[in-house]
Amino acid sequence: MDISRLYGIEIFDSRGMSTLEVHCVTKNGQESVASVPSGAFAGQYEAIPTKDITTAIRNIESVIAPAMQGKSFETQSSVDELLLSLDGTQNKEQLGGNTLLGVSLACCRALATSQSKTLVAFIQEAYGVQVERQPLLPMFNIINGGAHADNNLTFQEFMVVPLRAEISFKEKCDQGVKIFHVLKERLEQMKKSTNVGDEGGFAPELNADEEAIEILVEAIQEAGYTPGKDIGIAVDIAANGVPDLMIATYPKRPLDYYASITQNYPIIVLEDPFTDNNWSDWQSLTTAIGSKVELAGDDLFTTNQARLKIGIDQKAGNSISIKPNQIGTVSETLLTIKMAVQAHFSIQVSHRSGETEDTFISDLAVAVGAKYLKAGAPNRGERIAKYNQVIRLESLK
Ligand code: 2PG
Ligand code: MG
Repeated sequence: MDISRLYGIEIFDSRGMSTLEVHCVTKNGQESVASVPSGAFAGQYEAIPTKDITTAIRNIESVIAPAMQGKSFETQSSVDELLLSLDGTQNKEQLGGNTLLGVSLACCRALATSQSKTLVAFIQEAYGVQVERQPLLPMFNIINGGAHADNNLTFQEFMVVPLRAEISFKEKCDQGVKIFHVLKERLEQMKKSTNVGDEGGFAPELNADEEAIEILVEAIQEAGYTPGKDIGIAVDIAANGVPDLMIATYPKRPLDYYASITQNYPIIVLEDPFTDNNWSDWQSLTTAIGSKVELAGDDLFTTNQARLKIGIDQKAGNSISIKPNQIGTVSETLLTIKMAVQAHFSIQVSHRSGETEDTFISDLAVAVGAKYLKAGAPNRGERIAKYNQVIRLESLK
């Protein structure tokens, strides 16, 4: 792939905030485009984005484009190694994690096109591991709380996860949509708000976080499915955003609370049950319930190999949330996935709460054979775009 022009422009994300879109034009005139999402509360170990998008655009123009234009690249790692050396910092603060990711993603698409490969096939090759096909499970975040909504729920995400291995991804989406609509009717009957939060899920005022889980169980049943068998539940506590976890789980201690809710409800995944520095509670919870529940580190690991290594060594967590913008390049994302798979962690490829219509994560999830794709409710264009892309990929097979 010979790059003739590389440039960034400022576009909007789903919250109306400015974000970066990168264009990579190759010598044959092909133009590949990618854009960058962002979180509500970025974890403290995430790659640091530029303070504004103008700076990211300028960094591409003055540093990255001069180093890449007129040059030829054949692999994703050659692109990303150059980006990392131009930045030269651990946390990407020099050029910005957002800047590097935009370029890395656009170049990934450009490389695939120049080699006449699908994006999935190209990512698979860059990943370099024979992928065991397993059905990709969508995680639909249909009740929003925490930093993603203006309601009184402390926990951030209450998700339903269609589990049946024998049905297609499209059929799983049909189930998610049905439960979403049943939930809406139910909330209306309860005279609760059906306004939605950042990720398209409803954001009602409820008596407690546990009530949200109960309502999900009822909606699953009302839609005609068996909780735990057809549909599982996943909860992202997002503990870094919880003002006081002891109060949120009162009168139980957090660890006992998690043990009891995973006992009482068909919860298959708990994400970020503790803050990103609390390795000891992560470890205790993993010892206590890790054999039956997936404990996913999002802010804990930030898609970062060094952070994941600590978790593996300390047996803290058994599942990882993968978000390319937490680490900043496609190659590093793939290395983190590889490390997680080797340690038998489950892989959840995830969107951010501030998203664009870019669907790279859908191709990524399929390419690496991830267990889950977490992309919000089956509602709002930027969320639906991710699910639709997997449906498209599935229809190609
Ligand atoms: C999360 C994400 C995505 P945010 O915590 O898992 O749902 O939220 O992008 O706001 O960090
Ligand atoms: Mg999370």
